[in-house]
Amino acid sequence: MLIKTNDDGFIHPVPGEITPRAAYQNRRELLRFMASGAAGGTLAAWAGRQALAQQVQRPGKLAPLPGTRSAVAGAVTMEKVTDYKDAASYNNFYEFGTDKADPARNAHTLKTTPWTVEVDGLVKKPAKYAIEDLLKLSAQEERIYRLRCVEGWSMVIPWVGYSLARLIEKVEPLGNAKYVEFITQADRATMPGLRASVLDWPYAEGLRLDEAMHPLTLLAFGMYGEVLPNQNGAPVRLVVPWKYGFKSGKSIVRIRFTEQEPRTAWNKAAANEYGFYSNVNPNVDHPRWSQATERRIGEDGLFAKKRKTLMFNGYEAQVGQLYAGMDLKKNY
Ligand SMILES: Nc1nc2c(c(=O)[nH]1)N[C@H]1C(S)=C(S)[C@@H](COP(=O)(O)O)O[C@H]1N2
Ligand SMILES: [Mo]
Repeated sequence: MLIKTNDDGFIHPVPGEITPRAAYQNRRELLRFMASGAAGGTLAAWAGRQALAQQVQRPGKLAPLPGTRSAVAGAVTMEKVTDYKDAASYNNFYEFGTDKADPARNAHTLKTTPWTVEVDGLVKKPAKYAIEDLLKLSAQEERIYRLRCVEGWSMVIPWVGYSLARLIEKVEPLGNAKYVEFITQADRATMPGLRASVLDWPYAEGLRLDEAMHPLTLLAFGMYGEVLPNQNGAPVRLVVPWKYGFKSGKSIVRIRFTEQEPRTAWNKAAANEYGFYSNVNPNVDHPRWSQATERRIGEDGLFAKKRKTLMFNGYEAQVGQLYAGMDLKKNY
């Protein structure tokens, strides 16, 4: 990951990371890149990442967490599922470092027991849930979602969890609750990435209440039939499949209901690049790159073709009506 120092003196990561697997569609571009001299380090990093992928535990090593096939509309894509080793070794989890390989290397220090999730703010029944109780709140379903990162890569992952709506119904939001804020773990003792002021910790995200209530919004405890590996956000994370990956907060410790739109970590870091909505939108470019295409991790050889990115990441039939009448260029 490239880090640049902005005028404000803070370091902001540059999400358009340059890697051979992500950036070079054709031989000519690659040759130009090689000639630039940057290739050595990047190719070495890439090779290191490939080696790491081989070491990552395969399903069968973590505690099993099966889910029944979800009946929620749109919850199961028939596309080829990404290999576990890729899904568990190519991650964004800045609390453990900004390189894609860092979380798989470093997240073993994350302490996931005991773990509680506090649900508070504008609700009739605020509560602190031990992770064991949160797990049992509703039946576990398996959902196969596309996850599209703003950086241009995507994966297809079989998650295990249940609709966040089940939890929201339990705590009974008050009439003035309009948003939900997700606050994630920020522990300096176990998360080496917190030493860098890349983001304003803790990593926080937010949804409008109707987005949070949408049946596709998943509170996930597992993937590939097992509990989540630490690097993917153990023991509990959000997965919002029609939004860019950064909206899916990992290792959540608090869920707060608010009247005002909550500030979010990436919006604070670069408001002109990361809006509150962050719906996957091929028609609205990121200020520094197009959002029209993507590369699927695992099928992206050095010269593989890009895929067309779909509106709302392919979930338009299910979620399009949430944004009826909104200017999606303004509300990016
Ligand atoms: N707490 C926390 N959650 C996070 C992030 C992070 O850095 N910290 N990165 C986000 C981004 S940018 C993406 S693309 C997804 C990646 O999830 P994955 O590693 O399971 O693919 O997690 C999101 N959730
Ligand atoms: Mo991302």
